[in-house]
Formats: sequence, structure tokens, C-alpha cells
Amino acid sequence: MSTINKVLIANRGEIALRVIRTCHEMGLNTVAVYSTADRDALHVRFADEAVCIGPPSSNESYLRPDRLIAAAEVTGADAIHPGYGFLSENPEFSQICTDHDVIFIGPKPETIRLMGKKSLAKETMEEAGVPVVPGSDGTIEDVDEARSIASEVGFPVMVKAASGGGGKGMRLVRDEGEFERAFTNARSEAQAAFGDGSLYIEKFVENPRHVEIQLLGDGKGNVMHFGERECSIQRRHQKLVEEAPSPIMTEDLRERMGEAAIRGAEAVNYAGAGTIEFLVGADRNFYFMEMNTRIQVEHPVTEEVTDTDLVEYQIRVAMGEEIETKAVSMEGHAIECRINAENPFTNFSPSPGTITAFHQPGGHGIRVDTAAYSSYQIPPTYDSMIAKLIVHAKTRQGAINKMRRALDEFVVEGIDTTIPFHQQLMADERFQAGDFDTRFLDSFSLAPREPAEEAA
Ligand code: MV4
Repeated sequence: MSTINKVLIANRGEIALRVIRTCHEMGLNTVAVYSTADRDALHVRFADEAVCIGPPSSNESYLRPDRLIAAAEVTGADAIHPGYGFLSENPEFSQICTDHDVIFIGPKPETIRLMGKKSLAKETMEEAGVPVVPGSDGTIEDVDEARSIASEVGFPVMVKAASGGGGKGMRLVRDEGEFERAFTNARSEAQAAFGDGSLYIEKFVENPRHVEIQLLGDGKGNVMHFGERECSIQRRHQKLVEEAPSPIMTEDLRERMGEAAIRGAEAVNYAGAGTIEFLVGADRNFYFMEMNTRIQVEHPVTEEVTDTDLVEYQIRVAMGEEIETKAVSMEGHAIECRINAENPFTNFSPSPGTITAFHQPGGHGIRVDTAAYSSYQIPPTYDSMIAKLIVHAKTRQGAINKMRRALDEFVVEGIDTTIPFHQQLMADERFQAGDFDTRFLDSFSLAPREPAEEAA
């Protein structure tokens, strides 16, 4: 056991605030770090101490291990919480923290590195007995060999980058004739994006859903799961809405997916919070896709239906506490809408600027995770998410009704936001019926903005 007294949060925005809140509830001191673009940010205001770590560019601030370690050393922080994005899944940073006697609140460097190599992660999961999509054994260098494997697997196939993720370096190949071009293009894209052009091949799963299992391990052999999240409402690999439970879930499917996910995490003696993403086919067969070794943006929907604080769990296992594994039950239904500073009527173009008025919804079953406020200037440098609106109700229909009411109450002036998109989505018949997959938004057409909104 190693106690933690002071946590440095190596992040910004809503997730930095989210982590600060749990630290303070646990009686822990907090250190914020900030770039010069974030001088007036709320994470700086609400942390016990704050250290400026550089200019606006992430490469010169939030992504600089040396400056983060220096900030931890001058403030006497004994742990670093990386949040999501930035250095949260960087194995070198996790190792650097350990080398400087600072606890990295997250998995071991070897686990982060292994799960970052998608093809190795898949092999590890297959050996652990987790269902995987049929395809090549590991990566393939030679185009001709790759083509013959693709034919064996059977078209259509997906060509994926071994070091990829989030859809980069990925190609759908419908038939043998398209194969060579797709393979060569994917290799160049992967080499340019990840410095690693190695590729692997999988059978294409048509119209899949994205369903992920929330996991927690203590690194002492104990792993538990907190049920699933439905994340199929995505646009260009960016999630816009998440919910728990998944509308397709049954007790039996949850038990089998949960057990598979636990087997996978046990195989790497997982330490920390993590997620296993599954592709779920129309026939409800499920296949390992990726493992995320961080706390995710959408973790609140799980917190709401399981009545837990996942960040508290992260900190407890980082201190070396053993977890009492138990079956966690899900109560009711939670939905999260990501409110971005983007104009949904102009292809989600970014809309940075100053928020001139900000009023957030409230009432029973409403949670708003945000670092925005009235007069806040959104820096153009970072991501566009300005708030997460999370609702929790007894039923899915109750959650949708509550979300529609909350969206109507949410006032953000001075910039465009994705609120009108969410209002239309929540009113959509197919969404309401739970009848959607990862391609749903490709065919979802937004009705033009109402004149009243135009005037406002
Ligand atoms: C797939 C697939 C269909 N079949 N693999 C997209 C991101 C990357 N993590 C994996 N992805 C996919 N892999 C096979 N064998 C379809 C996707 C996919 C997808 C997956 C989850 C959520 C949204 C998606 C959107 C397009 C494609």
C-alpha cells in the first residue's frame, strides 16, 4: 500500500474538474497544470494549487512529460491522474512517472504498450478465450500473401493498422480487385500517422454496433465489470451519444460479454479502469475490437446506472488497495449527449469564441460535467467538447424524455453548439426504438434550423 496525499491532474477542461471533485471528496489535495491559454479555466480555480506548464500548443504544455514531472516535484504531488486524451495512453509517460517515484493513476506501461498494438492486443485476447473477428494471424508484410489471406478469410474484409485505432489506416475492401490499392494506401497512411506501416486483416462485420464493457482491475488478479455502454451513435469515429444499458442487451448477453471482458483483463493482470470495446453483429455475435486503458469520456453513464465513482476506484487501486469483486447491477437507464462547440447545420464545423450566456439544466436525474461558464472564451487549440449532459431515469423512454426537457433548458449563447442535433436525434423514431448501428448517422438527415433559433 502506498498512500496518496496530493494528486496532480495532467489534463484540462471537464475531466480535470471531474478528477478534482473526487480527490477533494476523498480528502486529497490537488494540483492543476495549465497552458497560458487556460489561465482563466475552472480547473485552475478549483484545484488547491496550479502550475503553468507552457504556451497554448499541447505539444509545449499538456503533452510535455518533463514539465509535468517538474510540476509534480515542485508541488510535492505523489500521484498523477492523466484523464483521457493527452498522455493518458502513453506507455513512456507512465514509465517516466514511476521512474520519478510518482504514482501514475492508470495501468502498467507494459499493458498500455500492448493494448496500443492492436494486432498484439487481439492475439492476447484470442489466447485468453475472448471472441475475435476471424482474420490473419498477426500482421502481414507482403501484398501477395495479404491478398491470398484475404481470399481465404472471404471478402469483404477490413485492412487495419497494427498501431492504429479510431479508424486511421483502416480500409474496407469489397473484392479481390480492389485489394492491392487499398492495402498499399492503408500502409502509407499508417506509416505516416503512426510510424508503423504494419497491417492485419479481418472479416468485415456488416452494420455492427459498438458496445463496450467497463472494467476495473487491481493488478493483484482481481477484475470486475460494471456492465456495458452502447456507443454506436458516432460520426467520423467521434461518439456523440452514449447510453447504459445498451438497447440490445439481454441478461444472457451481458453475462457472456462481461465474462469475456473479465477473462481478457485477467490475462494481462489488469490494473486500473479500462474498457473492452466489442463489435456486435446483427446476429448478436460479439467480437473484441480494442481495449482502452484510460477513463473514458462516457464513463458517467456507467457511474449513474451502477451508482459508483469510477475515479475513486482508479485512485484506490493506484494506492494498492485490493478490490472486492462482486456482481454489479445496473439500475435504470442513463444517456449522455456530448455538447460540442460545433455547428451541426454546417457539417459540424468548429465554432470557437466567447460564451456570452450559459445556463445549465437541473432537476432530478440530471448531471452536467462541464468546465464552461458565462463569459468563458473557448480556446481554438483544444477539442470542441464544452459539456456532457447526462440524464438518469428508470426507463430508456424516461431518460429520453428527461434528456429532451434538459436540452430545452440548456442555454448556450455566443457560439454554435450541437444541442439542436441532439434535440432532433432524441425525437427520431428509430433512435427512440433503439433501432440503430454504427452507420445510423450516415443516413440521419438534420432538418433545417428553425427560424426562431436563427433569430436567437
Ligand atoms: C471493424 C468494422 C467492421 N468489421 N472491423 C472502426 C474504428 C476501429 N476501432 C474499428 N472500427 C471498425 N472495425 C471489422 N472487422 C467496423 C468498424 C467501424 C466502427 C466501429 C465502431 C464504431 C464505429 C465504427 C464506424 C465505422 C466502422
